[in-house]
Amino acid sequence: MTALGVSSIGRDSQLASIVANCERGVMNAQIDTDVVIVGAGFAGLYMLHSIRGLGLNARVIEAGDDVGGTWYWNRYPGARCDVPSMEYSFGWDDDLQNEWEWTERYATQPEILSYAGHVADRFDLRRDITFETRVTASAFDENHDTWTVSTDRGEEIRCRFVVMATGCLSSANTPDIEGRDDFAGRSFHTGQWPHEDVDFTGRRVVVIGTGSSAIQSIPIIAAKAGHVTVMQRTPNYAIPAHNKPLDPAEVAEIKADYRSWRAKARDSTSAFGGYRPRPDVSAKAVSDDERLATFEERWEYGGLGFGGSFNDLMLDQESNTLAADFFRSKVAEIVDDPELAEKLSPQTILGCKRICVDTDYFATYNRPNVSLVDVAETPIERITPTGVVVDGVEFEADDIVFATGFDAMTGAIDKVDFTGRGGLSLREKWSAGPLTYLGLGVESFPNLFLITGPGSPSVLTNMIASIEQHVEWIRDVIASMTEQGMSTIEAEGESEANWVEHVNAVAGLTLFNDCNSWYLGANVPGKPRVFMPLVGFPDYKKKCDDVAAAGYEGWVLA
Ligand code: NA7
Repeated sequence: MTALGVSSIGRDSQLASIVANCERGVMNAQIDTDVVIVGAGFAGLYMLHSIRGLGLNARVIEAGDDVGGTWYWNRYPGARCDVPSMEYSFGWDDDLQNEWEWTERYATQPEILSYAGHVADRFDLRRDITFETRVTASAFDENHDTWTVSTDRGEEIRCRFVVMATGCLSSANTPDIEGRDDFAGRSFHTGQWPHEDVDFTGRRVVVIGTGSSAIQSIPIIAAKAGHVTVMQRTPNYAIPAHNKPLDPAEVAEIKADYRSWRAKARDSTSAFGGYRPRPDVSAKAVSDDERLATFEERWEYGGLGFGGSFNDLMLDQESNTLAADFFRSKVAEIVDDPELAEKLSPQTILGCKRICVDTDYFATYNRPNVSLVDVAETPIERITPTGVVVDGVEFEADDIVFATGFDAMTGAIDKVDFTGRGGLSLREKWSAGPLTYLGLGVESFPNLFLITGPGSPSVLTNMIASIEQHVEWIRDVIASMTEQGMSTIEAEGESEANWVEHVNAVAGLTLFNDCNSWYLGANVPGKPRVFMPLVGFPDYKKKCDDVAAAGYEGWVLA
């Protein structure tokens, strides 16, 4: 546990603060629970366990009817994590990590969901989770330094702290295409997939989108469907997963020293893959043969590590082009029809959107029952009861799959009507883009914490690593405040402004601003274009640790 710096808050001032709080009635305020946690995905589960560990109470409010978050909602065919399963799992409990057996290199959605259920059962978490309930609003009471959280079931819960554990990709984005509701067939969003199996046998399916969800699901849908028409706005980079059953000997080796294996991962930019560090050399600094051999080796190994073939792919346009050219040559090798291969080849910066990890995606276009429609130049015109119209041509469909992504990073937070000090609305405050300090807190919204919020590395990392780091930081500050009788913590305006500038400045050193990604909010019409995550996990973690060690520098504690 990190103690508050004695230098910043001496004994006398602590006492004075406690007395002042008592006088204002803070200590006497009736609360229903110490902490309300919104969301029962991995962040919510670990946060609840951690709060309990402090001897405090917490209540989790979850919209679904079970735990799992992202893995509860995204049940589309082929859904899998793009981070290897040995890493995409909690590392804070030795027994948990040693006893759980993953079966494949990349875990499927059902396997990850059952892991989440196992964590909930093992730590007896369900008894503090209220399912099938949404938080609709949350208002800060300045007289008592408490939050009043409202739910769609009409309940009002008064608490000291609110922790948003709502995930970064949880607010589905379904484009507002004319006639969408008139479609007479079945329609699905990959992020809100039905719980029961969906049978596509013999059906005409239109898939809208070519992001990760489409890339994972199209090969599986195409294997059964009568015909699949893919509507592509922007082609994407997808590296083969080369998924396979885990080798028991390899697993035993990792588990023999799981902690230091994970620690190595935490020292890498994306907080995973630390066992295969990227070479500290520019793609331009090696011979053509060496470069080709490196790309080949990374392609054969598979997965997101391709983006770490050299140290400057996201920093230098020319180096990036070398990697992108290699990628395009692979698409040309796989796809039989050269014209189609060309259409499927991205011309954008490799890695500017999160690289996808696929199984047979490009090869699926060699099937006679799969066709591609370019909707970049001529966007989807409308949806009719019987199909989707592009450029005056109707593509008839029995089913439409919207693989159209999410209102990322801010979508789920924006759905809650937050009111902070002086009646300030969070939506209003964020109208030109999210403002946070460290991605953890917001000025004028005391005692509100965001797990993997905008301004933190979050989606650029192994999410589980980022979740653990945030939960532990929040746990420690709540512990210190409780010990010392502090009632509020709030980001300072200046530190928030400087942090937002820092996040932008770091992104400005990279090529991340060069395409229309959901990192920038560019996929949602009208969303301000701001690069939301921070590049670089190790420096960020060090910053958070330093801030805590310096008595929570940049925060106001009262
Ligand atoms: P993504 O990656 O946001 O992909 C959504 C796709 O849907 C993408 O190809 C979009 O094209 C496309 N899209 C969105 N709106 C439209 C409209 N109106 N017309 C045509 N096409 C559209 O979401 P995913 O669910 O696939 O993946 C999200 C993350 O989950 C992924 O990065 C992994 O980390 C896991 P665009 O590229 O915007 O031109």
